Amino acid sequence: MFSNPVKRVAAVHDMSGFGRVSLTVIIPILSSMGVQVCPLPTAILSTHSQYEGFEFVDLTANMQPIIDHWKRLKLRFDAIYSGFLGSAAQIDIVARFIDDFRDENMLVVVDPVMGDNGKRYTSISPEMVSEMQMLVRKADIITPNLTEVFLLLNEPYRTNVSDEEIRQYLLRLVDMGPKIVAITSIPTSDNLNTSVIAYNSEDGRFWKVSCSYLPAAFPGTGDTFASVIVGSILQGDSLPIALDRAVNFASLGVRATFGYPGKPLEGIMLERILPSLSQAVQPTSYEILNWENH
Ligand code: PXL
Repeated sequence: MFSNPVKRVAAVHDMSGFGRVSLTVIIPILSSMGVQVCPLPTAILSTHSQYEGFEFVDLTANMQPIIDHWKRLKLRFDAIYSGFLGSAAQIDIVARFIDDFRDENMLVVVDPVMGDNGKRYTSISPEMVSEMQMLVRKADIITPNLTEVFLLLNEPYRTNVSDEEIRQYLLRLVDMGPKIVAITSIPTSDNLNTSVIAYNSEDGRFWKVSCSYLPAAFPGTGDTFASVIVGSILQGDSLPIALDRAVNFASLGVRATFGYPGKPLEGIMLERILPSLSQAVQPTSYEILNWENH
């Protein structure tokens, strides 16, 4: 089978008209990295769900017919990348989509978008959390934030987690099925830095990338991070380089936006920083952690 001359990703996410999250972030990032994005939209929203009174059109009933058309066209994807999902039924559809299209060279990235800062997003029900625990089994890579780690593990949210606890969470999450787990937004005890710590079960290595923390939460930063991971791995980068590029790009976005007075709900000013993605590997700061893998 010939591979696609331009790498192709099926991106299963919502389209939120205002507030830079999901497809409005993922498409420009992956396009800038030379990857073709084929959106499988899960819902259309007026804004993301953190604005009060958002309008919402659920596309659950349209998803399988779209997938069936893609099947008739015999499309092949280099990756399936899912994020925010609107209902438990959608999670099932994504699971079947992965099973139907999977071949040995296809990458599956599941960003288990369910909440932030210890809270589930308003549209995420407990039933959806159980379904997400099923979906992550099918992934090669998952990118939960700390809130999502605790939801996936059925444990109450905490922030003061030790390195040893992070190591245990990574091992438990890998036991659920994914080969690689990257936990984002891990605060350091002094709150000056925030880290991503990842484990690759295929070679037993743990990696850490840190950046300085600014006291602001911009929706869509997780989508930004995961999209750069997808683009970077598809370009052939190693895991630590992909993590490094993703952390540094998301951090650049936060810093480009942070100095403006207050509308963090609008997300990071991606338009200002997209050109930096056309550079491949830049100076890196990743660390390998000398942790036991059992
Ligand atoms: O990934 C963040 C995200 C995506 N989609 C919708 C959201 C959010 C976060 O608030 O509300 C609809």
